Amino acid sequence: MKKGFLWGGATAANQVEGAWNKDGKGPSTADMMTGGTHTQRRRITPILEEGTYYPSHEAIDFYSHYKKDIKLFAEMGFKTFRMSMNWSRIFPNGDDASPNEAGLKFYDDVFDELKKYNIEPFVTISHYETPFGLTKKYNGWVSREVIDCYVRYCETIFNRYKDKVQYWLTFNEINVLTLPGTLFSGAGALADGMESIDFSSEENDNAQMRFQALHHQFVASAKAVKLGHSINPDFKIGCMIAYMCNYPHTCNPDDMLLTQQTTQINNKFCSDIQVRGYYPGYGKRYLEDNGIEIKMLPEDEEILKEGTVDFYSFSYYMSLLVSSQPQGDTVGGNLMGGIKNPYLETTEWGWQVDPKGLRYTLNEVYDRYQIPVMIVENGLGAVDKVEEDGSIQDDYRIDYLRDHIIQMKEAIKDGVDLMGYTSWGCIDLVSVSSGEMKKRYGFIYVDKDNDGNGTLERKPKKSFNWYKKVIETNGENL
Ligand code: BGP
Repeated sequence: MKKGFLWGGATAANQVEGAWNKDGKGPSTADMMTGGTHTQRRRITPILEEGTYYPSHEAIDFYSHYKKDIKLFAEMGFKTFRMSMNWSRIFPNGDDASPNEAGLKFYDDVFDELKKYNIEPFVTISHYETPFGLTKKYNGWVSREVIDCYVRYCETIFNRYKDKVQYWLTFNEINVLTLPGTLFSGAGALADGMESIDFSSEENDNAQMRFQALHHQFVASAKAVKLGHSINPDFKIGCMIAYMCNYPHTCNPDDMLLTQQTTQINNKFCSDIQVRGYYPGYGKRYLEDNGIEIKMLPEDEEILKEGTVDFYSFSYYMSLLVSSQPQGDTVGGNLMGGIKNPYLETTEWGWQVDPKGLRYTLNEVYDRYQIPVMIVENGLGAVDKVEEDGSIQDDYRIDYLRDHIIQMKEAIKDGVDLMGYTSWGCIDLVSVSSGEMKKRYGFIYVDKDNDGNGTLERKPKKSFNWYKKVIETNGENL
């Protein structure tokens, strides 16, 4: 591993902070969901129903535990900590006349604390938490007005933290909007406007709206990149893609072709635009074939060209099979489901574990773009058991991470320019897809269950010391 490799861990504000309505923070889309954000059990409500506990509202209360948590990250030797900022902590409604000082101050404190231990903050500007005010006023990213709100938010935080933060990601997993059912979590939009306050993800879908919202996010991202560089030329600003590694189910040319097309739209469409600065031909054809017409302004082309990113980052959890034929044997899964690959094991949540797919993905991405790459999410969601002696023996997590890091090292030998690796959910947090606490990723256990019981006490798991060694030896001792 090269010197200065960014080892660390990753979180998102809405999954760790809690304090969802404290110190002037406004509600965000994430706060309005009572179940998982993507697929399941969703009903938008800001009010706690009697007897119901919404894990995301309190999360692990990073808001008041951040000093303790950062100390533990430092103990593991983190070089970087990927975190996100809650937009509605800074602009409670998304478009307020002035920012909320208490919100800005909170992130100042977090960055200062990280600095104390020489941990580099790696900041996601928007991680599935559009201010709900923008949903109410504009129906979220479907409206072009939200671009300016986002750029103002960026301007505020870029200026405020220009000497504290160097690495930025404009949108978390921007490409989820190419998938059905993501309109609210990805774009803060409702297919039927505010009428559909009760909805399931299937009902709340409209491809036209999803791709229009996505276009607005491309423009917003490009404007943010340009603006960021003008505020501090040393800023490194990246895109972030949920990479779903696709294999053809058989060698049938139809499977090959469909795999390529699926990969183009789901994985490459967004980064092609964010890295290269223009809509790719296959993307235009896809939109046309699906009757999707994007409203663009004449200046958008230039904006996209001028705002290309400095590096490429992605999350990696699993691989999928693509078939042109109808299939019966499916696995569960976050957004995708799909056909079962007989060569791979699955997690308790049905995600197909495929470390070699990570090497394949890293090569795919670097071959295409030839810019630095960063793995900003990877990890195993599992139910952990606290033993009688209080220890947590998460050998399964160590195995998962070790296998992925081995393949990551292979990819570096293949020539990939890799900046770093931040494993997902370095401290237990609320799951995005299920909205639960019991799906844990952390090196650090947090005493909290799905119903809100627990002391919030933090406890290093077995994997804590293992990861510490990995970082200490720069990936040699796995
Ligand atoms: C990614 C998100 C994260 C995260 C992770 C694990 O899609 O960027 O926010 O939570 O997936 O997913 P889950 O929480 O559903 O296990």
